[in-house]
Amino acid sequence: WQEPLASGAVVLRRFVQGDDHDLYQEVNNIAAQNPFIHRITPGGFRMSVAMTGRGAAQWLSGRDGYLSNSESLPLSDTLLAFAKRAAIEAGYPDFIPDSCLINRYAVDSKMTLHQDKNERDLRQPIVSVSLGLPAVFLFGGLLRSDKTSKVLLEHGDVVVWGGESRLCFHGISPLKPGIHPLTGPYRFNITFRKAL
Ligand code: MD3
Ligand code: FE
Repeated sequence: WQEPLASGAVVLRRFVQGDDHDLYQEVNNIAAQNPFIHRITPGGFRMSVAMTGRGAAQWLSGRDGYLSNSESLPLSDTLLAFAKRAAIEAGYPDFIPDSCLINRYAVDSKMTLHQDKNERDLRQPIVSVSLGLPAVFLFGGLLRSDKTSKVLLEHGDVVVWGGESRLCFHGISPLKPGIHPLTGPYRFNITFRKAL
C-alpha cells in the first residue's frame, strides 16, 4: 500500500516483498567488490554509517559532490529493474538510475539532517529501499530549521522522493539494537539515483 509523505514523496510499504533475499544478495555482491567504509565528513568526523555503492558516480571521501568512477561497475539488471518498477509505481515512469549508494547502520548509527543535492538533475527522483532492522526516519522542509516529522521505515519499505520533496532535509535517528532474520544486527538502505 502507498502512503503519501510529502509533495512528490510516497512510501510503498513492503514493496520489496519476496525480492528481499535477491536485493540483499545484491548488497553483498556490491560489498564484495567495493567494501563498506566509514567516510570522514568534510568537518573531519568519522561517519557512524558504513557506505558502499555501484554505478556511474560514487561519492568520494573528502570531496563535496560526485566524481565519476570508471572503475565502478554498472548497476545489475536486477537492481535496475527493481528501481524502475518502484519509480513507475510512484508515478515517475522516466527514471533511469545510473548509480546506487548503500548505507549500513549498526546499533547507534545515525544520519544527521542533510539535503541530497549533488545529483546533476534534481528533477529526477531518488528511490530508497530499507532492508533489515527498522529505523526512525526524520524529514523536514527546505530549511534545516524547519520542523521535522518521524516515519518508521521497516524491512521491505520503499520510498520514492521526487518533486518538491527532493530537496527536503532528512535524516535517520540512532538505530536501536536488534537482530533481523535476513540482515542480522544491521539496517541497510539502498538509494537509487541518476547522478550524472
Ligand atoms: C529525501 N539515506 O543516502 S533514505 C542518503 O536511510 C540518505 O540511509 C537515508 O539520506 C537512509 O542520502 C534515508 C530516504 C531518503 C533518501 C534520499 C532522499 C530520503 C530522501 C533524498 C531527498 C529527500
Ligand atoms: Fe539523503
